[in-house]
Amino acid sequence: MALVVAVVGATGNVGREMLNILEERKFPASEVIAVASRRSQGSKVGYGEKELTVKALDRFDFSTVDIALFACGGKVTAEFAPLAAEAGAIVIDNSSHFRMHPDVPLVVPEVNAEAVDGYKKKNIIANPNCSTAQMLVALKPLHDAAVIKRAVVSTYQSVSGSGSAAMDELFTQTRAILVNDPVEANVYPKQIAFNCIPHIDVFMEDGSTKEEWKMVAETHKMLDSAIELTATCVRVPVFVGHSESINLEFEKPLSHNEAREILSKAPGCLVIDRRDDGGYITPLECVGDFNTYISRIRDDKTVKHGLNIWVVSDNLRKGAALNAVQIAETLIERGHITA
Ligand code: 2RA
Repeated sequence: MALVVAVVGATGNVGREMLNILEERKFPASEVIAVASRRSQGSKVGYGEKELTVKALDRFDFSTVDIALFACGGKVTAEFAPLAAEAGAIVIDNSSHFRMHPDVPLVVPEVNAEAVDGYKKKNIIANPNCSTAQMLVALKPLHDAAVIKRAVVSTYQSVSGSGSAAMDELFTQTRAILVNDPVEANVYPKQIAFNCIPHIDVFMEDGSTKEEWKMVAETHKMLDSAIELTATCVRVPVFVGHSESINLEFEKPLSHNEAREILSKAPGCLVIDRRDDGGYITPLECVGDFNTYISRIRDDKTVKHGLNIWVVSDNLRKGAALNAVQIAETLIERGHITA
């Protein structure tokens, strides 16, 4: 039986990428349904060569759906994802709402594919935060080889992580500055054009941001709670593609050559690492790609078993839409659903 798949939030950045990736990967769907808010009802979204007519979420019957990929904000997800799950659809949710729920598996297939087996408790599986997903694709093989004791991560996150309005803001603000239009350039609370903003999501009690907390908490849930991880998450004037500078300290020796060898064979990873001009990946080059790229692999001699790496990935793909589709593929691979 081929599968009926609903993409909920189909008109947003991530929803549109989910539709693209379902088609690119030839996911075995007999029908793909685009669902969004009432105001988008009747509009069209692309699905390969086809166009889908958007259906209204508040009127949608999930009982006919096998898999519902949710790409909505937390509030909408909190209301509708449980309804979809109770109606029989397996929900794969990209919001942060269920990620830390004890009965909801949080999954990056290259890291903890077996965790999908626990989906039956709530019929919901959570996608991790985009910056966590790409990081763990790179860290998992290194952790298996030499046990990560401590990780220090600095992220350089593109504006698409906070939605299409933020992309428009970067474009219009940059243009306003270049054409010397102070009125347009100054309408935004914080200038992102030609700037970096060390603040993503809300501030926590301890002075970190919730984005930084997510990277720690989600790493502990998916990989190993013993890893001491600290993160600084920064918004940068890039449209798509998150970059991360990661410093690692291992329990066991691991040279940069051994690390490069391991990463070059690891699932989802593509190593581009030459010590010359252009011998590394930049966010512009990862857009539209499935890979998590790793560059600048080098020893950190300041500690006993240290390593530095540079990790780049399309945050709308591996960071969200691709990972969600891969979770659906994993459900098939592990025999939970039959295509
Ligand atoms: C961001 N990771 O980049 C957050 C949510 N996608 O804004």
